[in-house]
Amino acid sequence: MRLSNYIGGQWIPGGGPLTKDINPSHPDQILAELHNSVAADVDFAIKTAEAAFPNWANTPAPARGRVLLRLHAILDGHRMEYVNLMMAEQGKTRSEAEGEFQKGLNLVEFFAGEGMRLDGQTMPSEIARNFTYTLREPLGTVAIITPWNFPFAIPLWKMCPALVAGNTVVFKPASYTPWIGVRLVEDLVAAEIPQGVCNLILGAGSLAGEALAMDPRIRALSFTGSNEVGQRLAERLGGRPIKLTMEMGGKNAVVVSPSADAALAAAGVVQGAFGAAGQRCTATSRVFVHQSIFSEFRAMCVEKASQMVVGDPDSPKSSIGPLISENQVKRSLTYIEDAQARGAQVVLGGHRVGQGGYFMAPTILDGVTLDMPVASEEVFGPVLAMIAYDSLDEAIAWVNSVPYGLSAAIYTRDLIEAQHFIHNVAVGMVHVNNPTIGGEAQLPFGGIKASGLGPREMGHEGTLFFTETKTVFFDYSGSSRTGNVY
Ligand code: UN1
Repeated sequence: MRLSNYIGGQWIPGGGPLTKDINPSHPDQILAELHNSVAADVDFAIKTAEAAFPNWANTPAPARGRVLLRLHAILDGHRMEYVNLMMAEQGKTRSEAEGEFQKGLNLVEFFAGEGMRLDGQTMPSEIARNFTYTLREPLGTVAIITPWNFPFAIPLWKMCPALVAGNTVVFKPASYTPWIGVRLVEDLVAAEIPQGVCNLILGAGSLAGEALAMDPRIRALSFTGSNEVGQRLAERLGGRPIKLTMEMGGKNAVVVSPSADAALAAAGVVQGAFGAAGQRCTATSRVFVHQSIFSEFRAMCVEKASQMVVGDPDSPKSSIGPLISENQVKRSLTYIEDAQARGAQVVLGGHRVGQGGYFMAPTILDGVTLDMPVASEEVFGPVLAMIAYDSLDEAIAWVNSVPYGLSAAIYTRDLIEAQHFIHNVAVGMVHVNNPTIGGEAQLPFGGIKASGLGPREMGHEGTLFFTETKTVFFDYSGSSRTGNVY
């Protein structure tokens, strides 16, 4: 199987070298090969998307939404295929792949309806017989660059609002998960998306991704990926007339108060830290536990996490699949070794599992201090740092002490404590008695500080990002009076 670009209604191989799409559970198993794209492929995709823009922009928004309704039905019919592909290409366990699939479907459902909700506003004018209102208009051709950790849901949560708002798209999925990207575009074609409206380019971020993001014809860039890449793109785009929404990771913390239901908290911490093998921007990587319950809570987490089975997603017993690459395994191991050298202790895991696949044991570190890199930098692996706190304000200060601000959670049964936490944590998403992970199609998703740039994704805000507001001043007095002097 050779995976190609899709441009203007045709599957066309990119002009760059072939690279392998492998199964991270069995790196010697090659699932497919992909033709990398070069600058000329990106140029052709953007030209094609620009040419398709006027017709798509002039298609009534409810009709654009109906393409997504058809996509919803088609995807639903391919549920098992996508779940299996996510297990093979990304390494998700079956239940994680099913979860991501459902989340993707919910996103399509929500954004299909946005075709009927592309609302402007009417407001009274200062001037008699002057009708003042706003319209929502599409931007033009937009770039969608997505990561490998949610290869199904993230492309949908970016492409669906872009398309329903009337933009044409050039989509570059992560080079680790190109096949799911290809399948999504095939299904959009089956849903009768007009030719040229959604174009796919495959290849490395450093070449195809950068060429796409930096092209001056691109009106908006929606990017999810590492802070390093996102910051670099944002800097290089600085001053350009382009809209940006960038989701760039997190260093999310859970606070466990003495009033918490400890079993619930331990389950939430373990799920947040080790689900998806910790490869989530919303993963729990720090837990601050009140010193009065620290050792008891640590033992509960260790016990719960030690029951998790690391292994091939094909096995129904597995609850943690592989990391995406050898580099990601090395990255986690480096953070663990560094923390140990600085005085932390591994109380669970700390090593890779098996040979060949990119498997890591769930790892819990005790004796971590805030100045350690493992406590402030994004690891993106199954590594959890535990720290004891004395006062809630101290714990909140620690939650806020990192450059990131994506998600935070508190486990408590004290309403006042919960409200104090919600009010004082510097993050885009707060959870009470819930893990730090997850989001819902209809609710804004995103973070502050180094976690994000630009408006929120998902929900109505996610759609509005892909529009421009046009303010209309419509005088119907029929008189020759002089107009607005304000
Ligand atoms: C989730 O927590 O279920 O890249 C969603 C990520 C996020 C998505 C997380 N954009 O991990």
